[in-house]
Amino acid sequence: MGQINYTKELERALENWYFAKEESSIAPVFNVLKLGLENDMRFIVPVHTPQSAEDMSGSVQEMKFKELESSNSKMRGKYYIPLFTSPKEVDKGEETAVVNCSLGEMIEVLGYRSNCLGFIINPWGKKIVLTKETIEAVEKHEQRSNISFFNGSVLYAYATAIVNAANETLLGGGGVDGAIHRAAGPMLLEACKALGGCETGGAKATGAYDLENADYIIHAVGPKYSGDENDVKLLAACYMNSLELAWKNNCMSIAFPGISTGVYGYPLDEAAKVSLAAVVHWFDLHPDVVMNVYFCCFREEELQAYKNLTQKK
Ligand code: AR6
Repeated sequence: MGQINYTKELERALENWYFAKEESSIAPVFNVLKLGLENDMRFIVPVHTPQSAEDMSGSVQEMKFKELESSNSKMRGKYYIPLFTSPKEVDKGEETAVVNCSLGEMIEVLGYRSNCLGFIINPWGKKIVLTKETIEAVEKHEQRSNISFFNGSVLYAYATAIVNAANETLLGGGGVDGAIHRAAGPMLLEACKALGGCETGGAKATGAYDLENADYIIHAVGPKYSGDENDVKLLAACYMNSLELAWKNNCMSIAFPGISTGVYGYPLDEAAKVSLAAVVHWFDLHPDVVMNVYFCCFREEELQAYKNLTQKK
């Protein structure tokens, strides 16, 4: 079992945050930053601020959460320090010598640099500005598990684990199962063959192979909808078992498709109710775990089913 890679998790949370545009909550990003601060999250820092990053100080107002930014960032002599989550992010811009620093150390630096307004994380990619006010908000943020609704294929979501809606053979199939196998490549099938199948309601994990958005694929087998009350137990078990497996593998984020709601015919409204209740129940059973959960709604109707539930009084 590896450690949580907080900088990688931050990249993932930012990818999903940008993908979801205005509708998205900042909570998954703040969860990662808060835990990262407590666990020596490290960034790559250029030794000299590149000119193009300095020039960005004037354009930060155009960024996503306007209220997070300082309104006078163009003031003379004021600047932001660029931070990068990975060498790949550094390579997107001009060449520069870099050092590796913990976020905690960088915040200390902020304390005695009065002209520094804060940090721009990944200025050439999916960036976020951390002003002094934002950092205070992160420090005050109470990290806890969180559910976000993602309007798109689970294959577009960035998470430590993405969940596959598989069948008992675990040897691939149609729907999202076929799409995941195509994206992850032939090594996935080889890994699945070694698992020896899985009972309905269960879940088993493999690596993600060519699928770069994730480290793990969790193969969950949903019930074929029959109308029997056992369907509820089996569908709930898929969600609970997937979360358990993700947690045991040190995942901080997990992306679910609507298990059983395609070929297996589970009505969307009922499946939304069961999946939401199961995940919330798992959160209640693990109050000290912080898991960023994404419900990936491939079809508009799937998102609507969740909205009908969460917007009801
Ligand atoms: N990309 C992303 N999401 C998809 C895709 C896709 N190409 N196709 C469907 N979904 P389903 P199930 C979404 O049918 O009902 C397979 O053959 C879909 O909108 O893939 O659990 C397996 O091998 C829904 O939200 O899975 C099994 O035999 C979710 O994925 C059987 O189907 C699940 O729909 C499992 O049936």
